[in-house]
Amino acid sequence: MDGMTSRTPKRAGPAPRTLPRLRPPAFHGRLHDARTATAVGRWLGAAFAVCFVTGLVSHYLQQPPGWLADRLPTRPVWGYALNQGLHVSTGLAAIVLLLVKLWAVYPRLFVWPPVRSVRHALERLSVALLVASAVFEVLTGLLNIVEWYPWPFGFVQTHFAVAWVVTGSLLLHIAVKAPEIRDHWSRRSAGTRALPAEDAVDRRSLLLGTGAAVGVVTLTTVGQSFTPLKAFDLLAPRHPDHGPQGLPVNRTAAAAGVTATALRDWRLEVAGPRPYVLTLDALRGMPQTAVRLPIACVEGWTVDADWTGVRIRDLVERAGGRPGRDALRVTSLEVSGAYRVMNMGAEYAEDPLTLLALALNGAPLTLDHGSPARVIAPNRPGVLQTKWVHRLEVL
Ligand SMILES: Nc1nc2c(c(=O)[nH]1)N[C@H]1C(S)=C(S)[C@@H](COP(=O)(O)O)O[C@H]1N2
Ligand SMILES: [Mo]
Repeated sequence: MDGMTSRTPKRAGPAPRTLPRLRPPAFHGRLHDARTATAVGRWLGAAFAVCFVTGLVSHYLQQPPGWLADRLPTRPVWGYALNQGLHVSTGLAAIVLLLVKLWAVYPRLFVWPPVRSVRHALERLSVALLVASAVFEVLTGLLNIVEWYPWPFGFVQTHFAVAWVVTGSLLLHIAVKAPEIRDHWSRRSAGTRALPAEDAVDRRSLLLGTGAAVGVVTLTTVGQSFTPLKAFDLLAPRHPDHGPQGLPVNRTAAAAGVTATALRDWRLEVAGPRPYVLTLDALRGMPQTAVRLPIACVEGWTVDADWTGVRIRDLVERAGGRPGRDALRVTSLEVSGAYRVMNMGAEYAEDPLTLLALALNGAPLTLDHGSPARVIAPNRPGVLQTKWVHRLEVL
């Protein structure tokens, strides 16, 4: 009793010197609950799963390990376009879903005490890792599709590496939360942990709004890869119809340091058992093949186009190469850049649809589309459709 009375005057004093006791903020907003987190999390998890799988496909089509290099599928010709359309569309949808999910769970940032046990600390650490890597992944992906790289690291390697971190920490998160996920998987499954019934209506509105936002984002961007919807392509960085010769340009000749003067004395060098050199006229004099193939950029946009040129396999055979056995190294006139030199596996080099194209949509290639000669191959990432080709090397 004495102790308490002696303290009372101190508290009532005019200027308390002690720091105010730290108190966690209280959240009275509703829907920051496990059912909302689960409902949004299901869709977010599905979007991340599609992103991860399509990302792996894209990665290994671009950089196949040795044992796979000559065995990649060249059909369907639109396979890569579909893969990247899915990758970018689900990535964009994931941004909306991630924002809603973070809104639903952010009060948990302030749980008190912040750490209750080693297990609790580990669980919070894994969530921190998941949130950080997921935000990083969708942000770098988004900036990549608008070709803005405000960071000092390489996009491709980093986006690929962090994808594994997202996937790993997501699987861990699902495992840790499995009991809660089970309880709140559907409205009816809440069981003993039932949530206030009056929230159900609002939750439905939130989920409906989230679905509508995903729908709008998808509808206004998917036209860049799914051309029937190109009329709605308002927000995507690319429009299938905008660009010279009816095709967008990713890397311009100016950016690649390729000038019309540099092309004046252009020759195609072909190295192999029987090397030779061709002028543009000689190349035009060879049998020409017309194909209709999409350019499918890793950034999600894709356009079908009519290409005319010489079959790569004819050029390989003429150099003494063996179609179906020998791979090819293709070098661009480009001064520098990650895609100046490209390796093409034997399966692409022998494919009758793979061309050294000289014309696009009925006219000779313009400078920005790789004049005078570029590669076009079926089911291949855009980055490997090398422009301004001046050297082929049978390997
Ligand atoms: N030499 C060279 N070729 C290149 C590139 C490049 O950077 N250098 N970019 C590629 C990319 S990313 C794409 S999507 C296609 C786009 O071709 P387009 O500009 O003719 O539409 O070209 C590819 N060819
Ligand atoms: Mo691209």
